[in-house]
Amino acid sequence: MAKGEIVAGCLAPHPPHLVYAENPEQNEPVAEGGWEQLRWGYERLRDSLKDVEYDAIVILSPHWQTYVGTHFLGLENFQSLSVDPIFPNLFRYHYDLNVDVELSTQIHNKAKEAGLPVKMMTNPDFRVDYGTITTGHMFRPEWDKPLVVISSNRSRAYYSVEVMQEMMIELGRVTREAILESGKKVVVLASNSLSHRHFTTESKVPEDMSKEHITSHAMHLWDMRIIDYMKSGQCQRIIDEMPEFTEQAIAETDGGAFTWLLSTLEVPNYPAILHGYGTIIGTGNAIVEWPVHQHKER
Ligand code: 2X7
Ligand code: FE2
Repeated sequence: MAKGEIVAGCLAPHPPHLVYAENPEQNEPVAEGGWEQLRWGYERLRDSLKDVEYDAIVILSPHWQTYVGTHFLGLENFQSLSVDPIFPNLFRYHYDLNVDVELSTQIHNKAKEAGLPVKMMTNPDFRVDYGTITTGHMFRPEWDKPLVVISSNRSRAYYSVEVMQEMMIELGRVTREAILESGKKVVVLASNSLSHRHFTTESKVPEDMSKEHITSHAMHLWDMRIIDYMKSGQCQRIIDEMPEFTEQAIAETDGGAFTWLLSTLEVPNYPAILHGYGTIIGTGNAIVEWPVHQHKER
């Protein structure tokens, strides 16, 4: 069997506002557009990967929060209505999502062998989180590739950013190993915002872009610093500064997705492609691609 491959890794944030503004048929609320900078960024990401072949998409979402171990979707299909608990006015999405259970189980088993607490989610009534659905939709609205969906163990909540990073670096390492052994071509996605300080009130028209900006200069400076490291191929510095970034920018990196992603890519030292940056209800969001297929995969 040919060796599997990670063909690309992406930072692919999930504010439900993006799906709302796109007006897909699966989402009930109707918008007059909005957040175009980021939606154009997703367009550029999709375009950049349109000629790259792959079999499956692996997503880690901070909104599937499992405080005991890391969980994996473990049934072939999940269908239901997903409603954002904070923005039910923007996101009521009817999803129908296929899972690559074989690959999911392979990553689960590798993680178990490495001593990480893990579990397959096999409850057919389980409601998939909106982070997974938004990233899944914005990355590939056709929903024609099977997903592997990995939960966020939230080890930062019980321990610290340092413990979270150790666990996510290990989970990233075994994710990569399982993919290489699977013989499949895969895209890996970290579904998270950067700085994550929200406004506490919503404007009357949520898509009124005259109200949209970063919550503070400090958050902007942190986002630009991390983006600069991604663009200049200095991902080890991101790992090194993750504790300060996560704490000072209240960053959504607390869920571990970004550290896991960098680990699956063996902490890239080549430049990432920034497809877009923008704020959503004050939070900072970057759409970034590491075009692994253009570099040598082992
Ligand atoms: O989940 C989110 C997020 N990460 C950022 C902004 C707004 C809403 O939801
Ligand atoms: Fe979020």
